[in-house]
Amino acid sequence: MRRRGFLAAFGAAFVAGCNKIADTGPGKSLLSAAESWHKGAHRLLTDRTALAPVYPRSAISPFFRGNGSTDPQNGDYQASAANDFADWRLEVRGLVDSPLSLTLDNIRRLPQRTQITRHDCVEGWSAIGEWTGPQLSLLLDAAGLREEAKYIVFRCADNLNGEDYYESVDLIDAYHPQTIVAHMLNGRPLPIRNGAPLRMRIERQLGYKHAKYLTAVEAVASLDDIGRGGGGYWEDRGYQWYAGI
Ligand SMILES: Nc1nc2c(c(=O)[nH]1)N[C@H]1C(S)=C(S)[C@@H](COP(=O)(O)O)O[C@H]1N2
Ligand SMILES: [Mo]
Repeated sequence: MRRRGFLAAFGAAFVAGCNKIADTGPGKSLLSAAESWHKGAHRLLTDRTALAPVYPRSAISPFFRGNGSTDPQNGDYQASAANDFADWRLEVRGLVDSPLSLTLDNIRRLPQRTQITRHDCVEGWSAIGEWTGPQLSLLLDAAGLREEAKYIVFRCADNLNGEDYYESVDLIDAYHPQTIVAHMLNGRPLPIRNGAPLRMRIERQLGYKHAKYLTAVEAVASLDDIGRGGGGYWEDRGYQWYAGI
């Protein structure tokens, strides 16, 4: 299997504070559980694994606007940006066997996926962009997701009105092939406006799910004790948690 080969090559290098090479066991069995569930021919679930439409290069929006935070002023973000994000780390933590702490270089060296997709914001605008980065599934498998994990929480560096932006998805979206940790937009490092240095792309979901300024990916069993318990910054303010498109 492709995942196994990838892990044999990269697993050891990414394990933070632990010598154990990530074991794919729990992650794999969760995935195959999800797969056989789909094979049960439930239409809704089948639809959830379908790919979002992709577009030709000619459809790329000349300007991909920014929304929400577009230039975080809080914490160390500005200092990190001034230093080209050399000290940025993406943690993979929570209900995993082997927590990871990845540099941007680690992330750039993983197998990459590039996709030209349309972003839809509930505020009533859309834009098409080409996003590049590793699939989230690679990181989750490398860390070894535990059986108890039900959601993946995305932690962000920005803070809006005193509350940290965050988001979450279930494992179907986390393992969707178009769910990537993007570090490039249209072939260049992400602009700060669009979430530098890392942002999620979760192509089957509305814009607010696509967490920018990503600092950690956290596997959890429940969303209750995070933020105000709604599963995301905007969900805590009344937006739907499941924002599938
Ligand atoms: N960390 C963080 N992520 C975020 C937001 C935000 O304010 N902070 N806004 C969300 C919303 S509502 C949208 S539509 C998209 C906007 O992405 P863009 O700025 O690249 O257009 O990011 C989403 N992710
Ligand atoms: Mo949005």
